[in-house]
Amino acid sequence: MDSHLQTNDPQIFDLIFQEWRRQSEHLEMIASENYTFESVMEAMGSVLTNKYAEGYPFKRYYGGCDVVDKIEELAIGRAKKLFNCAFANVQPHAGSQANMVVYHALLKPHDRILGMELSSGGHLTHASPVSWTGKHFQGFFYGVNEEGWIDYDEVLKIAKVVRPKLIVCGYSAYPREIDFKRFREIANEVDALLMGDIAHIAGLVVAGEHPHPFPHCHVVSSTTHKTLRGPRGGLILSDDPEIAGKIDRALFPGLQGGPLVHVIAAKAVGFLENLKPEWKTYAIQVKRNLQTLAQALLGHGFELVSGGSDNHLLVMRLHGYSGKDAQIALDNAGITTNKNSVPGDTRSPMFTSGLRLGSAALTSRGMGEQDFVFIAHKIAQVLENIQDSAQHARIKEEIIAFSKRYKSYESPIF
Ligand code: DSN
Repeated sequence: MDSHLQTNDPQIFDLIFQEWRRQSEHLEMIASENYTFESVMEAMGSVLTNKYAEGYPFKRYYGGCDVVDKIEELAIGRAKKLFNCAFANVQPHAGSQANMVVYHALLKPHDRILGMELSSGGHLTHASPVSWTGKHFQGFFYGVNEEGWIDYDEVLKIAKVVRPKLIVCGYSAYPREIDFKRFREIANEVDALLMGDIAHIAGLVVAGEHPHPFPHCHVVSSTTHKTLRGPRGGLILSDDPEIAGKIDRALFPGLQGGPLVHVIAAKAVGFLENLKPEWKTYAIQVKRNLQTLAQALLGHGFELVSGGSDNHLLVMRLHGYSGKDAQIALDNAGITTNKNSVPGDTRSPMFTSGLRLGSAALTSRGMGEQDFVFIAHKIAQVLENIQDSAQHARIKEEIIAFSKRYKSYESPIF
């Protein structure tokens, strides 16, 4: 029997069907993407989308919130257990909103934020001039050294000159571990607050496969859909009751209106998965797969920023063609990636000299180290023949046949 969607809006159904097929046939290597659990999508597609619930559990503006109170309580409780901290706000609609809430809670307009520059792996919401955060606050930046690693002494030097109110650590394209303890020492020396943006690495952190931001960070922001593999959304954590109160008030009534209760339920479902013992096995495999990919790409003669990776992502520094050209060629071969700036990049962010690859999504589909050796070989074939579109089309057939051997969703809608 056709679904309601298929009957009522065949155009949108057909497009969702096409995207489902793309996700099943192509190799998803964008480091911030993942395949969430079917149970998470069922919660997201539920009747909860109908409910208004401004406020927090047992302190709502609207009536009829008894059930959604229990749902949000569960999500909060599971988040606190997962991250071993005293406070969680599960309402941010996304990672960017989570960061805005933190700034709104802890800073005044024009206060100074010290974060990582974009080309070294930082994020727009870390006070980049093109982001609202850089217009409302004063952004100052640290980068990486010539080898592509954070130089903590250099960060301290910059912090002493800038005297920021808030230091941000945690990145979108930094392939190495973050020394949160060292960052806290730097923050203490200049009397700044420390925010860890663990949007990318959260899934590794909760598995003990990356150092933990607590007790070092005053506040932690995250997304729930990257390595955590939950629904698309944001999260804010802290161990400090005073900061916690400020965060809650900054989110509502400060910045957001009605929470997405269906997504909050889905976050709870995702956290339950993250709390299972199997989660550690997954996180270990994500890192192993990435290590294998990195070694294989180095073996093919490619250059990697920082020479490799400690986490779920790597950044290739390309020579002779742009990140945009590489992304398009790989897309044509059925391998989905994203162009990425590299430290010292001379190309604009619309072209870039780098390419970012991640292993989380393909690990969710059940791929292992041997698969990543094969994938590295295919990436090399494409990039070494970047002008040869006929070859890219042939590789795409191979990629589709390979991809179909692995787990994918049985249905485009849930
Ligand atoms: N868009 C995310 C990423 O790709 O890393 C960050 O917001």
